[in-house]
Amino acid sequence: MIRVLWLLTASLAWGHVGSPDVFFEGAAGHYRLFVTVRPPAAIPGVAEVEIRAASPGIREVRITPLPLTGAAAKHPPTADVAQRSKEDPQFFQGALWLMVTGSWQVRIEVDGDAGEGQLSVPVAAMALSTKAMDWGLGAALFGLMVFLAVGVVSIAGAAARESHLTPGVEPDARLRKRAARAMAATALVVVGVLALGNAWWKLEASRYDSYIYKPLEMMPRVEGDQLVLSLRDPGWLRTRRIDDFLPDHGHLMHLYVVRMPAMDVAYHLHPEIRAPGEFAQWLPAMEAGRYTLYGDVVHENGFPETLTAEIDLPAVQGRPLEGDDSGGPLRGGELSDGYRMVWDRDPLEVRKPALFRFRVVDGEGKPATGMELYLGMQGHAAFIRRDGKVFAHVHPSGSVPMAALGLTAEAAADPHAHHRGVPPELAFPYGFPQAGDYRVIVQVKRAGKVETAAFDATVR
Ligand SMILES: [Cu+2]
Repeated sequence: MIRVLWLLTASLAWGHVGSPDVFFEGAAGHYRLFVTVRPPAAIPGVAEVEIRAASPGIREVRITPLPLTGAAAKHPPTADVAQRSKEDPQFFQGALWLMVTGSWQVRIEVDGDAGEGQLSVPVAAMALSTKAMDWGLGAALFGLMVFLAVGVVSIAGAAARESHLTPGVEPDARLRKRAARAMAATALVVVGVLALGNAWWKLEASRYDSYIYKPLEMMPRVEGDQLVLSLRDPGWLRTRRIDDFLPDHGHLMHLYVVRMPAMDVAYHLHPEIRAPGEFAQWLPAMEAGRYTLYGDVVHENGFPETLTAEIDLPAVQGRPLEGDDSGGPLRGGELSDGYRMVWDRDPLEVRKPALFRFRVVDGEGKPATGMELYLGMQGHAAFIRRDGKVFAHVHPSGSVPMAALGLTAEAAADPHAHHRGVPPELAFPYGFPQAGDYRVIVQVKRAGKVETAAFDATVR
């Protein structure tokens, strides 16, 4: 029951494209942890877990992989002890096998001076690519195969020619002929076996290809002032559905709409279901242009997906934005009423987990007052690469889908903790997956208005 209640009040969906690492900042008991989980690109595969502890006094950190939901989630296997770094005693590392595709969680247990603590990080495990065979290994295996094949044929020939021969006597023409026949027959068998082996290999490879993750397809079209999104399953897991989404703060989809390539206009909208697998959204007054759409959804089992599409929009008359919908033309760090958002930048590095810290200040540079939660969060950040190929929707708790987090055991503990007053400083844990030019779009709410700021980031 608690679980169901929490799902209804669960916070915002999260999603990503091309940014599979999971970043999470949270508390395990009295210990503050920054967790990075790097899921494998192939399943089964090894997920790397990195834990940075902000709190002192930790004796041991244990990590366990377990399914996010179902009976198996209640019976965790024996935990692995994470290795403490020799150079940095606050840093722990471990590796975990993820055996099947789907929604997992990494449970982290901490033991130390302040007692025991636990937290769980949801991780979506899926095969993203087939690993190509290393050239050198391929060449070596091919050479070995040729050697073995030639060897078998010549052994068959030698056996036919010389097995009944007295030592020292030369084989006559009849024996030579017999040897040639044996070698030809053996060669045929060897070629047949190799052909069967090749067919088997190809079958396995294509079977694996069908496991490689393919997001649901989203086909956008405009009907008057409405954007209509039709979903289609291109085939992946037979259990996947296009109509089993979990609401996040009452919304089944959280849709970012970004004008490309300038990324000078961005909206955060919440389309509603019109028919199974079909969403519709009233558009605001929008300038014409090519827009990229990123739609975050979370399936019933906690598995998140980001559906992408592009659409050329004519200028839209539209309706005023309502409810939780927000966005518009971007003006850097400039907000309404003379307020500003400031990014306290740290050096940016590829794949390095970091906290991205922002402050909202008034016209005199003093910390802003009147901050509110937007969609139950202190803030929402979208990290988008200029080419649109990398997208991550991140919250101050990290790039974890909050609906999925609601399925973990600790979720029920304090779901309303963040209603106690909203500070004007916020930080998002994230790491850029690849180099490139990014735009970071940060949304907060102040004095009843959702504010959208945008910053540029170059990652080498
Ligand atoms: Cu968000």
